[in-house]
Amino acid sequence: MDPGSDSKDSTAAHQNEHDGGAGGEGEHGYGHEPHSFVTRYIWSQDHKVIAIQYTLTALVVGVIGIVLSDLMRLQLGFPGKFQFIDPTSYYQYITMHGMIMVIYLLTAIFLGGFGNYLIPLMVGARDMVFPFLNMLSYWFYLLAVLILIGSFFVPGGPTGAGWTLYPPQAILPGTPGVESGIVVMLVSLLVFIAAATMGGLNYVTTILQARTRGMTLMRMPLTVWGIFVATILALLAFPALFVSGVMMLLDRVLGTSFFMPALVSMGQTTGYSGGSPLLFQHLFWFFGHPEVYIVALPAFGIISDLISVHARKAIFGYRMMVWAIVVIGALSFVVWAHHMYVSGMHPLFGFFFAVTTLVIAVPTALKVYNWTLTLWRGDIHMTVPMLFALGFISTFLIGGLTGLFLGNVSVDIPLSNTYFVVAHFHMVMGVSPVLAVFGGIYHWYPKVSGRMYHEGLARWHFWITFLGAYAIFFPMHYLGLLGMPRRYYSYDSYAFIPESAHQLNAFITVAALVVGVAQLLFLVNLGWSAARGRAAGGNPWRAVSLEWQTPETPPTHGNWGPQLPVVYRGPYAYGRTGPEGDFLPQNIGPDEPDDQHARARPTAQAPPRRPLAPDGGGAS
Ligand code: HEM
Ligand SMILES: [Cu+2]
Repeated sequence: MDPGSDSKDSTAAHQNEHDGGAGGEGEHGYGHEPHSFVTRYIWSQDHKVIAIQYTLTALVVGVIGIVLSDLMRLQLGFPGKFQFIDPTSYYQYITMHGMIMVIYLLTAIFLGGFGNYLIPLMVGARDMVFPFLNMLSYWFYLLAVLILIGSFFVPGGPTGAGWTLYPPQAILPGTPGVESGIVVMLVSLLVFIAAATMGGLNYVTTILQARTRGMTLMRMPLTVWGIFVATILALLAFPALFVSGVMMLLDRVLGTSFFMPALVSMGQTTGYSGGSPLLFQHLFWFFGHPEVYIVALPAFGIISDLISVHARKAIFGYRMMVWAIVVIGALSFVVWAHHMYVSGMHPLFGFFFAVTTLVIAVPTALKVYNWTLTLWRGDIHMTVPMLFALGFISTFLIGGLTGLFLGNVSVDIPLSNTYFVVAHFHMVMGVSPVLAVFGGIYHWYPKVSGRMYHEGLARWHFWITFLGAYAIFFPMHYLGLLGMPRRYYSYDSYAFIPESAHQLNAFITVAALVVGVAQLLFLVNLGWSAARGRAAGGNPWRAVSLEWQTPETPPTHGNWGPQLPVVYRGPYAYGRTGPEGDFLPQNIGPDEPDDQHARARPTAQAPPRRPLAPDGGGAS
């Protein structure tokens, strides 16, 4: 297959070349599938199959992340009751949980899963422009995951350095996993970054080069915009983690001193001298903060699309929403040191980072307003994707508000490293993106599988997860204000922690166990409905954007049949009364859909339509 030949075409100006069979197997037409099971489902170069591979792998990894969090919660809620959770394993769980959730679940599922599935379908391409690289990206990701999980089986177990991996502690004796766990973790991260880079170059190039005719940048759904900008952030931010990973590996394995100062460890003078631990913190957070937005921007995009479709209204302020994504993405590179307020930085430096941090609140708040205004007087359908979208707005708002607290140096210093921080970041970058992932999966499930999910299971899943997340994380704000420090194995012997805090911790643990188990509802639903769900039809949500207009559902190899779709309007043409009801798909022309001259013809014979936002929500 060689859709790679498409890569030179810009916005499908050479449509006929596309039509000739690119995306299919060599000189065969598209529609001719890869021949064997192996090339079709294992070594597949089809973006849809790769997306499913990425998603399923990420979900499996996510289950491990949840199990680890529940193990930690068992210890925190019922200290000492579970003997096998000793301090060493607690630190290993915390590290693996944090890393798994942020990188191997969320980053992978948004870019590798949603990005892969949706970009070509939403911009009207037959596939990614570099399908072979795309396939390699998945296999590198899987390799990174296997290496990561392998660290449970090496001598000494996984690293317990915390997901931030700060040196010198990360590579000095006394930290769990210092024998080999830390090395395995760093190697896994390097492989992951290679995978993310191969995927990322593909997503960016496909969006810039393979859009179909009429699909201008300002007609792309916000999901594509979110993933697009997030991918650019990833391509710029991951190198900082890559170099710091390599440098730390050298420090650990060859005894260099990039990050290691001269120090005495366990009574022994180490061979290190002259390195800077703070340099690592800068590099880590130069990656780490944009990472938050690598996860958040795709979530923003997905939520915008879910709200628009299920409230049957054009997204309010499409252009503003696009620019907010771009501005947030750019600003996310100049706020990193707000994670280092307690590192002893110069006050002016702290002031600078506090200001930039608070400035990000402006475009972010604008997005929340625009979602609200989109919902305002909309024809709101309380479908499962809509429930998750509303859940997202609520948890994101709470997490964003506590972020405003923590952005201020003087407020952050006493709260730093308390459960207030744990509550804040779980709300804003744990719970919120996960709700967006669930909402997105339910929303696109009918397209991916051709079948509808089980409504009852999905609703139970939503309510338990949403209310459960509040039960888990809301009380943590209070625990943080009490002064309960984060990353402690046990709080038994601290006089300042009242008895009520222990009861609260037990309550949180029960909620965490319930939420953990409830995810089975989701997994069972995915599996059961793929076999037994009722047939969904091609466009069950009566949605405008291109992925719902494929000639077949699930879309077959090459996505579009003989003709690529031609785009006539933005992705949010809802509320219009016309032949299609209250929506007008992007590819239905004013006249004949695939007639090049359609735009020039008078449209007198078209039935009268109630005007809506110019050009269907998107700009032309
Ligand atoms: C059921 C859901 C979850 C539960 C019950 C949970 C629980 C926990 C617990 C108990 C800790 C350790 C806190 C401490 O002792 O300081 C923790 C840390 C952490 N969690 Fe979660 N978590 C959940 C979901 C998530 C998700 C979805 C993310 C994705 C971003 C995430 C990211 C993190 C990170 C980054 C840390 C910090 C690790 C460290 O301090 O090195 N968690 N979580
Ligand atoms: Cu940050």
